[in-house]
Formats: sequence, C-alpha cells, structure tokens
Amino acid sequence: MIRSLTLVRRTSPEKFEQLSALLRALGFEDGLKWSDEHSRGAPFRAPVGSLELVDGRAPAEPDILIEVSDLDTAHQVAQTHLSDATSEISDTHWKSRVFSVQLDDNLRVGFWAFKDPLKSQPRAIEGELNASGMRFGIVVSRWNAFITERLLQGALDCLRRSGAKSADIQIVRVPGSFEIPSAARVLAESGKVDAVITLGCLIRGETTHYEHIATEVTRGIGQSAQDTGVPHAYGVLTCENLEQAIDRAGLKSGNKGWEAAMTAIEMVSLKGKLKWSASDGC
Ligand code: DLZ
Repeated sequence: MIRSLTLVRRTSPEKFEQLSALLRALGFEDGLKWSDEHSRGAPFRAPVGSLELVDGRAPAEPDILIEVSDLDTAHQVAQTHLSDATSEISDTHWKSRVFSVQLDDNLRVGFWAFKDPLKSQPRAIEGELNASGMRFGIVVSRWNAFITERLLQGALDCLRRSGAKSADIQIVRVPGSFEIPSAARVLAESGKVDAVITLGCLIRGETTHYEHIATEVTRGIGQSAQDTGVPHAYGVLTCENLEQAIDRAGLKSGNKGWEAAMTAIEMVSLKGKLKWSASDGC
C-alpha cells in the first residue's frame, strides 16, 4: 500500500539543489519534479529501500537517516558536493558508522552503514550449519587413498562437530572417482540419506584422459543431484600434481572434505526451509 515517504522542510533553493545533486550522485533516480506558488518537490527513487520508524535518539539527531552500501565513498561524494556542511564519519551505538550533512538550521541529513557489510544484505533464506538429526551418505574413492582418506577425516570431523551422529553417517568406498556418481545415485535414491558427500582425487600428471574423467565425474554427480533432488556436495579434487592435492587435503588450502560436508549440511537445512516457505505460499 505504501508508495513513498516525503520529507517536508523549509530551506533555500540553493540548499535544495545541493541536496538533490548529492542524492542523485549517491544513486537515487530522479522522479517527476513539481512546484506551485508555495513549495516544490523533488521525488527520488531508491533501487531498493525500506521505511523504518525509530523511537529514541539518533546521533546528532538528523531529520532523516539514509542507509548507504558504501559509507566512505558516500562521504567523499558528500564532501565534493557540500564540503562545508559535511561532518566527519563517527561510530554509532548500533555497530554502524554515520556522517551528516547540515544543509541549514532546518535540515540535517544523516548517512550511515553497518560496520559488518553482511548486515545490510537483502534478507534471504539461508541454510543453518547444525547437522543434528540429519543423515548423510559419503562416497569416497580408494584411488589416491593417501589424499581421499584425509578428505574423509575432514568430512567426518565437520559432521560430528556440527551435531551429526555417527550412526547417521553411511560411508561407501568405490574404486576410483569414475565410480563415484553411480554409487552417489544409489545412495540418494535409497531415501535413507538427506545429502550425499562425494570425495575423490584426480591428479592430472598421473591420469591419462584426465579431462574426460574429471568432466564425467562432475557431470554425473551434478546429474544425480538434479534427478534425485537430494543435495550432493562436491569434494572431488582435480589437481595438477600431488603437491596441490596435499594442500587441499588439510595443508595450505584447508580440507576440501571438511568444506564439502559443511556445504551438505547447509544445503539440507536450506532444502527444508525452501520446502517450508514454498508450502507457506512465500
Ligand atoms: C584410472 C584412473 C587414473 C589413471 N587416475 C585416477 C585418479 O587420479 N583418481 C581417481 O580417483 N581415479 C583414477 N583412475 C581410476 C578411475 O577413476 C576408475 O576407477 C577406473 O578407470 C575404473 O573404472
């Protein structure tokens, strides 16, 4: 029902133009201007926006507070447009930073942004990282077991620490990465797991037809996920050499088995939430 928010203040034509130019420079789009013998208006459209009512005090009590995505750039822009009127950036008591533009005694506009950039992201449905009650299948290849066993340990560590019970984790071993998709599909179709974690290691230097195997394994895992609707996490390393594989199995670049397990947990949770929100009509 609500279409716009209007700020009414008496100010000079010069200040009015200066504020308009600043809002334009910060990304507001011009609407249709109007004027009559008493007043004039300049509507601005925000690409995304919201209206918030606050009962309490804001820093320096601006007449209006505008949330921006990049406060430092907004501050530079304000300084180029209204250098004398623009305050320094300061901290707020709500984990944000703010500066204000004092146009005249009648009009002070505040600009602010959360210190944590993720807080100002658009609201979204996201999975949780709690695995309690979830059932997992792990398909792990024996080829390059020196690496894949480390991936498996990483995945198990992640699942258990996130609340999964050992009894709810089914481990399946296959000869090589090429066999991962078919075993993953059987597990997914069994109805006994909420997600499948696939772990393997292909090393280009040691593998003839490396590209073909890697492409086929990736395609097969993706297809199993799409056909069955069961989340599949991809923990198959495709490496140039053994050193790279060691790095990704717990040395320099973390443990990709651990990361795949975390992805599986998040996707199971997300799937539950999406089902819930779809049945709720959202
Ligand atoms: C044959 C083969 C080769 C050469 N290299 C690898 C590898 O680096 N990583 C891996 O997981 N598997 C490899 N394999 C085995 C194949 O994935 C498959 O198990 C066999 O070709 C039998 O189908």
